[in-house]
Amino acid sequence: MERPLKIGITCYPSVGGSGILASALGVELARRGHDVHFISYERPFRIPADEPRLFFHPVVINDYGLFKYPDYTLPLSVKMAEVSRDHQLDILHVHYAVPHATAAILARSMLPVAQQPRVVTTLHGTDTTLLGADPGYGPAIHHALTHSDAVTTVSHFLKQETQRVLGFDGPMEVIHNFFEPRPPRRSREEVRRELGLRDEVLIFHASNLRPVKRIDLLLETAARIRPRDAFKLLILAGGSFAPFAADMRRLGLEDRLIVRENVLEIEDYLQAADFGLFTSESESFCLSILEGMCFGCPSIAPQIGGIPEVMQDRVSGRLMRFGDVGQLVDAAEELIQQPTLRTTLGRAAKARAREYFSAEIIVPHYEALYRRVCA
Ligand code: GMT
Repeated sequence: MERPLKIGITCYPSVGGSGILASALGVELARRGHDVHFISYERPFRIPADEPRLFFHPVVINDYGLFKYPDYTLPLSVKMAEVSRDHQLDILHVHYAVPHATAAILARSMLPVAQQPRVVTTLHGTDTTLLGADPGYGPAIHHALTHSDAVTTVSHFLKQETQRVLGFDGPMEVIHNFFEPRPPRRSREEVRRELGLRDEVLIFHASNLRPVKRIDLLLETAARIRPRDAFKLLILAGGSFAPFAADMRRLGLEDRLIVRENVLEIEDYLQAADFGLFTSESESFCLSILEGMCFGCPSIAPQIGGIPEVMQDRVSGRLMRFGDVGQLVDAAEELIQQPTLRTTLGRAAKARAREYFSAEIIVPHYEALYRRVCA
């Protein structure tokens, strides 16, 4: 049997796709016998407190008055180097290039060769599609990728975008995201009672509401769905919904929308939902669609980015032309009126999630990659 590895993981610890994926990966690796050391400014919210072989090392940032902008990259790299040395890490696996990959490259170069971990960088989306195109970040991201021992992307789409946007022509492995739902803590009926539902169809949307998610299109679609009283739209917001409250009122959606911010028990709400609705203009994968699929909940989403790698139109969900609100409304009305269609798509979605995007399928790809770069 191969020896367990010592793996450092750095990610954004708050609600967000890359942090959720990195946290789940750390938990799965620890359960497979590896030592996993999370290094971040806060404990990632989805890692259990009492998991054996799983450790958290906080990065402490001092707020020096002389800096106009506080710096995180340097204290992070110092902590990465310290943890690598003290725990003899084999791998530093960083999720989201900025600033994690840059900090990892710096951390590695601070150590004597014999103590240097291998750096694995996983690109998640906006680190390439948005920041990669920014002249203030692009060259630093390119440098970090060039000096990583391995680079992975969460979809084929993102791999192509990384080649196109950053002009990066080094090797990249596509390893799709996975999701292992935790058991819901409340029943579907309890959650629907909390949400004040009678027999309305519950549509869910989960995202950080950033501009790329096109919440304007989401609200416009909801405002045009008929009959109005047949559905409610639950928005699980990673962040504040306040900037959209005026639009909600302008569109007369106060009685159709239910908003929950920074929800930790996402599974409770997913099992209570009937289908998902997404309107993003860019999405390298869309973990939220997969989260719904795990509960037999199909989604309507634009045919852009990596979304067609996650689900197939009319088989495990519905893929629409980006920005075509009329088409989105028709698809939503069809799913509201046809519970049998929802069930058929939902069953296929759940089966697809198990077959292609479970921890059992995906985590061994990361383990194999770690072994290769350590060989
Ligand atoms: O922009 C976000 O939605 C957050 C971002 C993140 O890093 O948390 O999401 C990106 O990574 C997720 C996990 O791999 C993907 O599912 C999202 O599609 C991706 N977002 C974009 O590409 C816009």
